[in-house]
Amino acid sequence: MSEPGKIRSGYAAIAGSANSGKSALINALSCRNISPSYNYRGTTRISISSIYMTETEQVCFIDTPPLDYYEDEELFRNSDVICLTLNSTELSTKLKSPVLRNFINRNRKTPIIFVPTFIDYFPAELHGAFTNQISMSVNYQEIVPVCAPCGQGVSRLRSAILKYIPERGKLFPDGCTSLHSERFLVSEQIRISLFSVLPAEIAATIAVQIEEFSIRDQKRYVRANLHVARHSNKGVVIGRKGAMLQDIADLASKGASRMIERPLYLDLWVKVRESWPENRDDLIEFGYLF
Ligand SMILES: Nc1nc2c(ncn2[C@@H]2O[C@H](COP(=O)(O)OP(=O)(O)OP(=O)(O)O)[C@@H](O)[C@H]2O)c(=O)[nH]1
Ligand SMILES: [Mg+2]
Repeated sequence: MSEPGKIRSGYAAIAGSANSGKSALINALSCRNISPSYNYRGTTRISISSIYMTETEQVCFIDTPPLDYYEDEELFRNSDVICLTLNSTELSTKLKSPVLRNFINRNRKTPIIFVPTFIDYFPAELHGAFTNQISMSVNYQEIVPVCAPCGQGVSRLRSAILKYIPERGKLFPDGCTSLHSERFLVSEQIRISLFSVLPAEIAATIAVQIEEFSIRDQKRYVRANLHVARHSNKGVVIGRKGAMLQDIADLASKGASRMIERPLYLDLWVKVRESWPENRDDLIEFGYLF
């Protein structure tokens, strides 16, 4: 419990291997569909924050790209607590993985909560076995098994996280939902809609580039290019008589208006940037390399 007048406020980073349920977890913990969560390795390309706020608590959850591909050491060092997701269907392999063991070693100074995910694959009586398995292999602050898409364990995890968030007064202004610009949040909503309607292998190789973000008559007007990595994908994204592109635009503008709590008009264009994921200059231009 917080002292009267004091509030807990801080940062909880979510780390883990590809497809271990990090994005599903940030969406469930912060009660907001902010980060694309799909069955594809490396869906999350850039860290994304989502702030959970009550009268007495503020937690800025940060979803991160898979540790197998990239680790923002400073982000984890500066967080109050780390939630490390481990797919419980491959727990023993993951606990031995050098990537995860090195991560745990490097972040000894930050409290780590171990979060076995996909626990809906197992009957409840087996969940205790995950705790035993983890506690025998690593030092840990707490272990909270979850299934983020079905909500199981999510409130328990939020309470566990709050124990490590200090009473330091408000870090975020009332009503603040993310540390990111509306521009970035809209581009992630476009990515969510791409994954919803296109095959994952096509959606994952589309770069969203916001060309214009302006305010007209109180409405946000957004013009965005969808850069496909192969010429042959352009027709798939546009669809018959533009039907697919229209579906993407409808879904994305609904999601984005909800996210930024403002009306929004979205104008999408499909362009080809052949093999952009393999080109360093393109990665820098699209904001995926610094
Ligand atoms: N059944 C089940 N599915 C889950 C669970 N957690 C996540 N998923 C699904 O697993 C897939 C991958 O989840 P993500 O949240 O995208 O995983 P991620 O760790 O963010 O993946 P990357 O961004 O690629 O590293 C999605 O289809 C989720 O809906 C879970 O606990 N149970
Ligand atoms: Mg993700």
